Amino acid sequence: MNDREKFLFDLQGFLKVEGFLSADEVRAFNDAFDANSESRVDDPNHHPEGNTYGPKRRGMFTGMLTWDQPHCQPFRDLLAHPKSIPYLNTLFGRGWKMDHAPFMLTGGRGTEGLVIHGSTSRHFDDAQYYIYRNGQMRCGMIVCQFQLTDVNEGDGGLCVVPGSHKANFPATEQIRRWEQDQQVVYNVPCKAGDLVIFNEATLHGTLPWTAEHERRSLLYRYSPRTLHFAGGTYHVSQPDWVSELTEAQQAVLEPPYIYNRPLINDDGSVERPRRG
Ligand SMILES: O=C(O)CCC(=O)C(=O)O
Repeated sequence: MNDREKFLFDLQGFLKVEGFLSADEVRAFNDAFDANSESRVDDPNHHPEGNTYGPKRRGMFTGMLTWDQPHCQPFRDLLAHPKSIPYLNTLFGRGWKMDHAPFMLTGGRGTEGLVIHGSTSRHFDDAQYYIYRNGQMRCGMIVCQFQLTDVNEGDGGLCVVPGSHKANFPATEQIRRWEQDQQVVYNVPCKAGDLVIFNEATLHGTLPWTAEHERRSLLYRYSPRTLHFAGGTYHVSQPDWVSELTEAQQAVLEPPYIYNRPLINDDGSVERPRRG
C-alpha cells in the first residue's frame, strides 16, 4: 500500500484500486456466474428505505467457494490474492481472516438500493472501527468490493460517505435514506476489474441501479485475527474442502484466535510463529 493509498484510505475510509483484476480474471468470474445463474436469490438484506427504494429486488449469489470446478477456482484464488495481501496486512496487521462468506450483488435497471449504514466513530464499536496509532492504521471489518461490470457515474450501486469513519455524530435519517444532503454521498464510479476497499465503520449503502447493463459486485469481507462479525457462517473447524486450498487460502478461513496463528506475509508465504 503506497503513501498515496494510505493517505486516501485514512482520509476517506475507502480506497479505489483501479485495474485490480485482469481482464482474464473478470471474464472467469463472469463466466462462473453465467454458468450458475440458477443460484441467484433475492438479497435477504432488504432495506430499501426512502430514496434508496427501487421496484425490483436486489439479487445475490453465495456459495461460490464450493461451486463445481472450474467455476469455484477464481473465488478460491481471490481469498488471498497476491495483490490484496499487502493492503490487508497494512490495514489489519498480519493474521486477518475471512468474515462472511463471499457474495455477489446484482440486478438490472430499477433494482432497489439499501439504506446507508455504518458505525462511524460516534462510539467505539469493537467489530467496526477505525484507529490510527503509532504510525499504523487498524480496522474492524473491511469490505473488498470487486466490480465485474462497469459502474458509470450515476449508475447506482455502492455509495459511501467519505470521511464518515471518523464522524462523531450519527447521520440523520434523511441522509441515511438519501433524501437530504445528497452531495455528501458518493456513488463510486468504477471500471470492471476495479476494487473498492472500505471500512465497515464508513457510512455506506446502495443507490438504486439505473443503468441498462447488470450490476455485478463481488464482496469479500475480512476481519482482524481476533474477531468475527457475522453469525451463521462461523466454522470452528475447517470445512472438508479446505485441503484443496493453498496454505495461504487455508489460513484465511481459520477462525479467530491469536496463539500460533498462521500469518501471511506480503509475498504470499505463510509463517507459523510459535506464539501470536
Ligand atoms: O451495495 C453495496 O455495495 C453495499 C452493500 C452493503 O452495504 C451490504 O450488503 O451490507
